Amino acid sequence: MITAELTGILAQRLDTAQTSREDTQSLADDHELDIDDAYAVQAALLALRLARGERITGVKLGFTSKAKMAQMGVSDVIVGRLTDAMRIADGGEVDLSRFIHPKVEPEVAYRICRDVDPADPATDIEACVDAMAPAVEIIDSRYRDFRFTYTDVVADNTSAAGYAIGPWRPVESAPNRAVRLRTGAGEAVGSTAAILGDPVRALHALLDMCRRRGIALVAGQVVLAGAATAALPLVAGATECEVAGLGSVTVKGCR
Ligand code: OOG
Ligand code: MG
Repeated sequence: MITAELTGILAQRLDTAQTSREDTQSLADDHELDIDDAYAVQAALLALRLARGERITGVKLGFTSKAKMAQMGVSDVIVGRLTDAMRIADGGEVDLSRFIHPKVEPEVAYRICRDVDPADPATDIEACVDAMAPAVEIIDSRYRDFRFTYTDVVADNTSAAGYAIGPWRPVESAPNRAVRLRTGAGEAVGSTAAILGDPVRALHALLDMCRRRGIALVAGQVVLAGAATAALPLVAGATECEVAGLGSVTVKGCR
């Protein structure tokens, strides 16, 4: 276990990398962090954002699909936090100079309609969501060349950097919806079934993570279930994610 002092130093290092858009080397190069240490650094990093006036708007899961696990070499589900500073309106512009080396992922979002106390063993997580939507997540690892270990990426708030959510619809069970991500530089196609077999399973994985990490969910927050395909570079111009039966969401990259 690392000390509270080192936890704060590492959080500051990642925060500076994000705010200055200058990458940093893997924490694992000179520190031995276990997964609890990594979540402690993530919490300290979030505290720095909240101290600047940001508000928590939701949570995100990572590595819920084999495509992402294979792309990044990490095979454990991870959880990170979203804040209002990361939110982009559907159709909105996103300034690419905010990021180091941004990538974009096609996702499905759920909306929390009831507070979730992670300590309550009776929680029915599916009853705590009332809507779903197509979403894009912008990830921007603060590590050099987007290369990291499992503990690195957890400490770095799971590369969270931005997100946009399309129109909300009532939750409808349909595990296998076609997904298409189109950017100015390429396209990725897949299915929501890539997300743990059915994105609704991401909610159960989330509840498990919330219990283990003491994360509370609040009505109105959003959940990103994890990418359905490998990520693509985020480039200038329109990026659109379309999910069959749910519609689409667009962001416009600008320089
Ligand atoms: C970590 C974040 C992964 C997802 O949807 O699987 C993630 C990364 O690849 O940088 O957000
Ligand atoms: Mg993601």
